[in-house]
Amino acid sequence: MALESTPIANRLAATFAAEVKSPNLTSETIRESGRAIYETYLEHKVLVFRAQDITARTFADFGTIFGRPEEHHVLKLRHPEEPTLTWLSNQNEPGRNKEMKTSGQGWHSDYSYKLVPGSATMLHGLEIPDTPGGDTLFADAEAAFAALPEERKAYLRTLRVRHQYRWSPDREDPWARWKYIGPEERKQTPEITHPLVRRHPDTGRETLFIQPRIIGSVIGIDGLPEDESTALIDELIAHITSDAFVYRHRWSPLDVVVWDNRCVLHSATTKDLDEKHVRRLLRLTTAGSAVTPSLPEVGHSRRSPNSSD
Ligand SMILES: O=C(O)CCC(=O)C(=O)O
Ligand SMILES: [Fe+2]
Repeated sequence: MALESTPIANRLAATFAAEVKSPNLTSETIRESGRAIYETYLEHKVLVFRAQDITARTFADFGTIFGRPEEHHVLKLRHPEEPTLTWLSNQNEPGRNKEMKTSGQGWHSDYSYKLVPGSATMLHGLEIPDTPGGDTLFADAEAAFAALPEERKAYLRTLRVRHQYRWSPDREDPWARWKYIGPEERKQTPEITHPLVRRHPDTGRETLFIQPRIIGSVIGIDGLPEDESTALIDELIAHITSDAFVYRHRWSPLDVVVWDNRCVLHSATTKDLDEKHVRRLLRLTTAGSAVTPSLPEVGHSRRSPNSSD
């Protein structure tokens, strides 16, 4: 039977995030309700499907609703059978760096340091401990922008932000990604400049596209003196991540959660969970769409000619 009806979704936070009560995820509903699920995702930005006892194959199929699933370049993160899936774990896994146990801690939007950043990210909670900790936090950067005074919005629309995967104000900081990669990989992580206010390719709505400096690998606001740039970034992050715009997801086993990196920031909190409690999730991301500036004169994302190293 055709199921092209609108999914039933209940709002979880003030401005965004919804739990989808129906349909359950099966090959059939993914095929028949995929478009309707995508529309619901555009409306709520984060979708939660509870208790989805699905195979890795079905989860990989689910990913195709949200764009083209991307194969991860780090082979040791990949799922053994499904090339578009990786898995997250807070345990010491063979061949993995210690830092990977808590990856994603700190506010960010996935792959913002790329010329074309990530689109959707989704997780399936395979092993979730029956204890507090290990929540995922989400912040609605679109609602945060909409809530600003008009004059402030007009100024922010004119700015650009410098991003670079390996940049850090302190290279020796244990979180500095500089330390994760070798000389060849460093050459492949050029500085990228994105507009600070971007327009969503599907909804046309404007969003603040900014992250904290260390975790998000943001060098600063293009053309501003460092102190002014840092003060502005800190102010914007504090605003976006204030309680009014945050949803905290407490995981239950077999939850599926999908979010839109084009308008939402997120943060893992795995460091709050004792390692004796096992947390393992499957992960899939879809290829992004180019960052569209709110004002055309600000220009699209580009590789910076003065790449710092
Ligand atoms: O483990 C989590 O809660 C989120 C990790 C993360 O940032 C991601 O999967 O992109
Ligand atoms: Fe992430």
